[in-house]
Amino acid sequence: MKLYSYWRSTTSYRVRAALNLKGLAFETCPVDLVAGEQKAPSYTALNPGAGVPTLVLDDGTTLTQSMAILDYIDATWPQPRLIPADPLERARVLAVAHSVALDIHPVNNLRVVQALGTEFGATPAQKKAWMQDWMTKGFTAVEAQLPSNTPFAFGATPNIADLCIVAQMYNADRWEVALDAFPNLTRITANCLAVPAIMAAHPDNQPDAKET
Ligand SMILES: N[C@@H](CCC(=O)N[C@@H](CS)C(=O)NCC(=O)O)C(=O)O
Repeated sequence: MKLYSYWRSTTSYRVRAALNLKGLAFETCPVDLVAGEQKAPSYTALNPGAGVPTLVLDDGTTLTQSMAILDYIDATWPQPRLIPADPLERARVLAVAHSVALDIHPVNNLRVVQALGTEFGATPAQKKAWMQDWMTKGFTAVEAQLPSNTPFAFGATPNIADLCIVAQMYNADRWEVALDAFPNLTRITANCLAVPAIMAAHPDNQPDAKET
């Protein structure tokens, strides 16, 4: 399999972590988002949304949208389970995963921050305030949905909610979001990073990682 990804991309981080947890080998194909490679016709032919990740299976089938890719991976290689089978448990886990993937990530995406500058003249400080504000609002909702007595989001092992959380918390750290009000998110992130398969998916451990 080939995973088109960018080292700092939180959507790529989710998928890398899932592939690693399942013990699946993949080749990383870097897409430099800062250089705009996601907009090149050769890439949008694979992923019309001009974003990463894109997973290309060994038979050439192309999958886009990180949450759909995670669903495919979990349905195809069920162990360890990332999306619970029980309908109620599944709904709770997906609610947290979607809070990150559908509420937080889209307003914090690179193209949005870039447009704040190019179309509305936002300064670097205003862009930072935007990122911090939306992440803080989103994390407040996520934190309230999490139990306080489990190592991971909903139990003893990481699931799709944990993968979304650990990736978004990387972005939060990058933008210096204050995390004092989020002990559940902080605990879950530390426990995720102690899992070698998740740590191997961390941005700093990717072949296209750059010094910052
Ligand atoms: N909903 C999509 C979002 C994909 C996406 O936009 N990913 C970001 C990186 S985390 C990206 O490629 N951004 C490029 C840009 O905004 O130009 C998914 O989950 O796969």
